[in-house]
Amino acid sequence: MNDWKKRGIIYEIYPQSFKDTNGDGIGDLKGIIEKLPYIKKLGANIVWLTPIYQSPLIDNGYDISDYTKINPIYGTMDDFNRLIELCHEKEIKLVMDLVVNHTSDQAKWFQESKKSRNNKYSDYYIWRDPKSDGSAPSNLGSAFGGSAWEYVKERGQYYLHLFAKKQPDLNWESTEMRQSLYDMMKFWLDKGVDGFRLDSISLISKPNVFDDVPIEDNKNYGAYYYGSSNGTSLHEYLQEMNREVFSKYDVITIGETPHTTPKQAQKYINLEKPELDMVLQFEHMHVDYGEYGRYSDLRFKLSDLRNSLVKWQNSLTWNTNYLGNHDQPRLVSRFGDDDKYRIESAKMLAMITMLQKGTPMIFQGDEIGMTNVAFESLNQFKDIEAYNTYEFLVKKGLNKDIALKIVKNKSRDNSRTPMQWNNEKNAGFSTANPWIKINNNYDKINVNETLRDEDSIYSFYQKLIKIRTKLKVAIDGDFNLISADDSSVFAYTRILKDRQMLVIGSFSNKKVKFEIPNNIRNKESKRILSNYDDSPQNLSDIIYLRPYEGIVFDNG
Ligand code: TEU
Ligand code: CA
Repeated sequence: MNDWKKRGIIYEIYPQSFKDTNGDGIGDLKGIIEKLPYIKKLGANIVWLTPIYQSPLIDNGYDISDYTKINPIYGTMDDFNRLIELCHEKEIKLVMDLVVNHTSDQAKWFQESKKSRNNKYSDYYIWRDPKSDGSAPSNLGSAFGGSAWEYVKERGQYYLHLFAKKQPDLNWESTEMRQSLYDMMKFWLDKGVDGFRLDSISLISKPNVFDDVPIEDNKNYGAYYYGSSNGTSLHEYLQEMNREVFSKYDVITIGETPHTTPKQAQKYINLEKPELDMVLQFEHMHVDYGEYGRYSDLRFKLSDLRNSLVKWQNSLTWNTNYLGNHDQPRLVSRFGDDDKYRIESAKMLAMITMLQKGTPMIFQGDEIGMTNVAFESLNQFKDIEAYNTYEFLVKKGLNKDIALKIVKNKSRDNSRTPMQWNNEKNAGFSTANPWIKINNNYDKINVNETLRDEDSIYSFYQKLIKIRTKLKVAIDGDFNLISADDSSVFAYTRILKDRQMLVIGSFSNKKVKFEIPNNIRNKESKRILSNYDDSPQNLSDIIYLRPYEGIVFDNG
């Protein structure tokens, strides 16, 4: 992988919640332009924009209706061109989020496809005949609840949608369809876009025959990814995409790969048969799943989180590292303590994540320690998944208050509330009422406040990013877990020849004793970073770690 990719620190922007400049309550491209210096100052060097294409926004843009147009709520193509130019001036790469597993039902391709069985676009989507009794071809369910099949009268057939009804899945078996996608990708790359985050890419190759599949997570339908995740022709398609598109440009490609094992993941990044640069895996996001899958009222165990992360560190030569994004609750609320130890735990979690081997991803707002939101009622939610899940839990017999509490804990909206820039009206996000409610804690947690404080979470991120982009051992060093059985501490080394970086993070809210294993008691090691200013400067045999204390030692 190229040097710039290896040094990449990805900053994910959720445009509608980043910064509004024209007073309509929705973040826009000009807002991103305005805040580029903020991102530069943080040290991130790759920006990943979640989808900004033309879209009816039933899934906040992951339902694209025109691949080559910018959604006017975000601005114009001129704004976008300007954004690319300014990013490049600042040596920031710009990565677009591209959804090619499905489109919006409003896309021209689908509008045509549903008309008849023999027009140019008929095969662009996945159509199947009903069963003899007229019912859906199989029991497959959608990720957002309900059946994955929807009937269309004009064709007398069902189409497949692994996500919402209004997100029909594309048919990758069609050569013309694939070619149309490649042309579209080149359109953006020719503009100077530096790569793509490919949404749900593990799901694009569908089974030929749809049989009934096992039901998971106490749902009413078969698991949506069954037969589709890592399907038979997936790697053939990705190798073709690489040949036809990516190999012709200097770009970074990140595949979002739900329901993929480490072994399956290796294929995507196999240099002998090039496909993508890295994957974005989910296993560690499942450590607090329970009876109702993700929407379960559970807290994770450190051993589960660590086992999963370590498994991936050891299986792949390179990985993306993250604890949160626009599909997940806020990381400090979920894995740390968003109350008494918010600052300490946010820093420790960033440290543990960013110094692993691979490309770190920061989701907007995590660098100032934004927390889950305290919505009081269902109608404050915006995410289609939150509504579907609430309805499903109540139908299952859960008490309404409990259902709401569960949705609150895990809702994707937790991370989608507007960026908190200052303590003025609407947190400095917009002069108008924002499209989604702002977190009440913006008076204390905001960028202005942060930039005044030398010890802020933000400044800790800056220091981490410096380490991660400048120290060779942080980029290329091997990853080695230590003290695998410790119930409160996650610790590992990164080793490059005789250079050793030791990373120690406590997940406990109490004081804990941590013994440094013999083989890594390197006497030259000095502290290079900590979230407590009086942590030990030198590596001793035993360290007493305070709540969420995190320390990095380095012998260089
Ligand atoms: O997510 C794909 C995905 O599988 C999940 O993270 C998904 O949000 C989760 O399973 C739902 O419980 C991607 C996008 O990141 C997400 O925002 C989109 O909604 C989804 O694809 C559909 O395009
Ligand atoms: Ca706006």
